[in-house]
Amino acid sequence: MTETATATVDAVIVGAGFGGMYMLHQLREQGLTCRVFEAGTGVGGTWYWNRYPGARCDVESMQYSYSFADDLQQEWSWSELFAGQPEILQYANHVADRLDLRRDMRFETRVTGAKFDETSRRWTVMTDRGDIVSARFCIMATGCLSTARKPDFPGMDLFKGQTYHTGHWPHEGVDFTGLRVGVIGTGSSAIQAIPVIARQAKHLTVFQRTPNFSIPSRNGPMTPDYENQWKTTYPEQREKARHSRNGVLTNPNDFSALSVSDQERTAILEQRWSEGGTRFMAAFNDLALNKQSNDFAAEFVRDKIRAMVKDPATAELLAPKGHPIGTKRICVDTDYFLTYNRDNVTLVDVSQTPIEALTETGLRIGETEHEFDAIVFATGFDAMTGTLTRIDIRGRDGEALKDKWEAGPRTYLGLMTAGFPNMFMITGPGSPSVLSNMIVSIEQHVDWVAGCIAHLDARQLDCIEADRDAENKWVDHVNEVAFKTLYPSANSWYMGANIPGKPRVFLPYIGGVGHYRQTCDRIAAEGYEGFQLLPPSREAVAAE
Ligand code: NA7
Repeated sequence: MTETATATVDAVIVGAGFGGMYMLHQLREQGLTCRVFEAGTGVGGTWYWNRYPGARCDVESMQYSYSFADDLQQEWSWSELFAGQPEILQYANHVADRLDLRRDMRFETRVTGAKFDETSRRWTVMTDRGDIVSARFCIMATGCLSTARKPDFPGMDLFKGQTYHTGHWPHEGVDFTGLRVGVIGTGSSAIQAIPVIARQAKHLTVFQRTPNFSIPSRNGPMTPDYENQWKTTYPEQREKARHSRNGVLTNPNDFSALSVSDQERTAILEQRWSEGGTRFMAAFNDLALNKQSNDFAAEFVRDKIRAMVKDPATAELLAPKGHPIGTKRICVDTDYFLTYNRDNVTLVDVSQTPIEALTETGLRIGETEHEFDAIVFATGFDAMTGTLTRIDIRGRDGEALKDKWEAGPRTYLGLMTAGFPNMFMITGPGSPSVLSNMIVSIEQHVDWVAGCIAHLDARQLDCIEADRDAENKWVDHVNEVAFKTLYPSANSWYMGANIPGKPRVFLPYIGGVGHYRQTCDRIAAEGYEGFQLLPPSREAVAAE
């Protein structure tokens, strides 16, 4: 270690989103001293940064909250079936207050580097404010969608109007009243923002490269009956979610779309469509596996789009045809497709002729200039790995994480990566993460990490590290399972396809939340199979 530590703690936690908050709480309960670093001015992570108009969770409110403390889940009331961003952020702040989390958090502080010292077996964590903290454990709760990405169009700084990215929305909000607005992108964020911006703007032009499937949310106010139904059965429901396919209770049908008559299939899809939300994808058990089954569901949604959008040419542009439904993150919306029936909304297809450059007054596509007062980039994130590889993380022999992951992330269980002892990732690549209810997956990871640290401490062990062999097998398994599904056939951010030059590997683990939990639990119960657990080194003992 060359730097002199300005503080010494048991664990540094990077990020004060739902992962970092619960990790802090758990480790404190176990008597560890912790320091959380957070780039934002407050807690909430994803829900702190993504304040764009219409931002909303696509998991039902009653299922999108911590389950680790019954008083916490009983005392909080959601106002809508699907909570909007401001309410989720309020909830995060409520939890931070209740558990007195902020006293161990340092806000407006970005972690720039973390180095493992092989002699002391400690991490030195550095920040952009000059902190140098020595910690036994370094826990990356950095989020899966936390590095926003803007395309690097020529002329980005020429445009004289305002530009925004959905993932970095101004805290004071933006009033688009009377403005000519351009939105670039038609992913989840755009699909939520477009209907709201359209109601304000003088004119909205949407630039679409790839259309997306979206299901109406059927959002509405929470009713006391519905809330009580959940709250009185929370213990069973939460347990069921933990062992489910994706951490969300969707009432899945366990039969193939091919096993029923045409009429029955349509009736089931119709029923799911009218219920709304992502449970549409649970209409049959093979929509992610069988192209023929998937085609039925995809065509059903395309027909819905054709029925909703009045102009047939616009409807056809909005109807996704290039990827199976669900293989790019399925979107959940409120009035998205209907928005294209408004007189002040225009859809521009940029799939064949891309946006060429930003200009002083707007943007250019071929010979056509589009003039705007404001441009919104709804262009997504360097998902799952971008935030980690931008931190200068160095493990054994000074190996940089970004070099180790040059051809794609390599992890064991998405929890650790070989060569980086005592560094854990919360919902890292190779874990169910973005294919699941994030809070269910966060709780599972945090509980596993806390259990692992307790195990080490109870046996006076110093260090845990993933074996390369175990890691190789896990990476192979993650790929093997992914390639049994239709997912890799889409150019999605799950595959790293949205970032030029990013290796094409399937980033999350698609084996299912319940199955994954069992695997993690079994590995822990069998003495952390595939990990090396080390007693304190002679040097570390001598240094004490
Ligand atoms: P996404 O889902 O990555 O969407 C980004 C959108 O931006 C997508 O439609 C892209 O088209 C489009 N895009 C990106 N670059 C360009 C350029 N150069 N020209 C035109 N269009 C472009 O990000 P979101 O923020 O919407 O959602 C991320 C997740 O957050 C979401 O899945 C939820 O889990 C919450 P493309 O599809 O690449 O052709």
